[in-house]
Amino acid sequence: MAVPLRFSTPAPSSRLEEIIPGSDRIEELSDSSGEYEDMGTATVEEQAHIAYLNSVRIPITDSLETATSRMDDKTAEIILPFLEGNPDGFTLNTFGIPKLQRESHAGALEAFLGDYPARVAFMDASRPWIVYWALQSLTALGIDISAYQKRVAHTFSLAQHPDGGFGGGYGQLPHLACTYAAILSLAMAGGTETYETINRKTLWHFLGRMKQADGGFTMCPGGEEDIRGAFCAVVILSLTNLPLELPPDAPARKRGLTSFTDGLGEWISKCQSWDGGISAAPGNEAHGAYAFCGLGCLAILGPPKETLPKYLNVPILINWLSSRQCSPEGGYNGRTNKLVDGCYSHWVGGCWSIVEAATTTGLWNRTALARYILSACQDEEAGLRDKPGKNSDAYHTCYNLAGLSAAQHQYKYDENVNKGLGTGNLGAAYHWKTEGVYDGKNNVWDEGDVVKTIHPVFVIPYMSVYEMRKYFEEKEGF
Ligand code: FPP
Ligand code: K
Ligand code: ZN
Repeated sequence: MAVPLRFSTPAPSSRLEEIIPGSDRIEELSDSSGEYEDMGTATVEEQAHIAYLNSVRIPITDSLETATSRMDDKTAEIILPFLEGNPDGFTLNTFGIPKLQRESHAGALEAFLGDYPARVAFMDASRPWIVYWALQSLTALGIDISAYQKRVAHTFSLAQHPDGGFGGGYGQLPHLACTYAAILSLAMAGGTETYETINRKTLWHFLGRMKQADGGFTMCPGGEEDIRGAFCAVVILSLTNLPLELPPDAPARKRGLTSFTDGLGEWISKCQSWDGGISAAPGNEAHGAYAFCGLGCLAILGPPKETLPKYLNVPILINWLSSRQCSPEGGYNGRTNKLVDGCYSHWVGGCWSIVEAATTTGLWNRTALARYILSACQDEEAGLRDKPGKNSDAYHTCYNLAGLSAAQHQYKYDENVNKGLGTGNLGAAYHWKTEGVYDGKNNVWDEGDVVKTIHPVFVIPYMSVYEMRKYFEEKEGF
């Protein structure tokens, strides 16, 4: 397949010097082929610095200066010292890169699952998300979360709405995002009693009310219709193995639809923008978070090799996704001309497993992403963040760790995996496997910095995915 490529014009060296202080020494430090064999007496940190400069080569810039380009350059200036040195004094791995600070992150995550002061009451409706982000992050760090099982089941049994679906907490209206975070949290908590707290019958009716005549889903009754809805709905339908037929009371039935998947691929298709990215709804600006939702939805609708080329222009999507990896930072931004941010390590970095399952591998720079996460996104106290200067939080901790997992592990789609599971509705995503830890050029992580594997579509551990689906495949009726 012909993939349009993006060429970088070498910036004049004076311009380069502005962006990467010390870049006038690039040639001194490395030969033009990008090899750096002759490191002489360079320290581990200097070697890492040289390797990094080799890997990013020349930042992609043009001569037009705007407020946006100045902000972008300023951001690089703030971040480079973290990539080239160790301003927070972390313990370093054998590549001279900060180790994954497991203990401090675990401490922050436990705190996120604790009590909150009154001043954060405004976050009450986001409670399901906080639970999901924290539990998922703990599992990524390899921490056993079984101690939370009963609390999770209790929390979400209260947040379940009598008419179906989950809200932020007791008495709150149901919402697809809350329901998505609730189902993923319940899957991670695991166990029959936990699964049985889900009222699948009312959930089916709730999802039926979200389905729209044009194929998409609204986030809540009368709410916005966007690609989050499409993704959340199929994640929920698939994990809880609900019937694909729309319930009799679903309003979309009056418009001739009979199935949850009617018009869905076509609706996703309309979300691909002129520049190849994927937006929240047809006609909007493409954004990485929505790209992941769109690809995740297609990876649940069928094998990526079939659904991606059927509903998307894959070459221009690859071009757009590639353009999100920032130089010289190595992390991703969420949209054109915006800034690198650790959460896009997952929203964009996580797209690659799905895209590579439909095309070919080796499309992105895994080690540059891992370097950005380990060097620039670990908060000196605890947790992971957007970028240096920002506070860590549960959301950025979750999606930095998920992005690190995407960089480190090779997730492969293989229809021969788990043949007995996912044979029914929306079963495609049960056939993923892990093909070992990536071992490429300019590696930046030691064994101790490798996070656990994460299911590339459901973004929870593989076992949580399989066990929940298996339970509901074996269950008769609702
Ligand atoms: C822009 O924020 C961000 C968005 C418009 C999308 C946010 C959506 C998600 C993070 C995830 C949705 C996924 C699910 C599964 C519900 P910004 O303008 O502050 O950031 P930017 O400058 O990086 O674009
Ligand atoms: K940049
Ligand atoms: Zn962010």
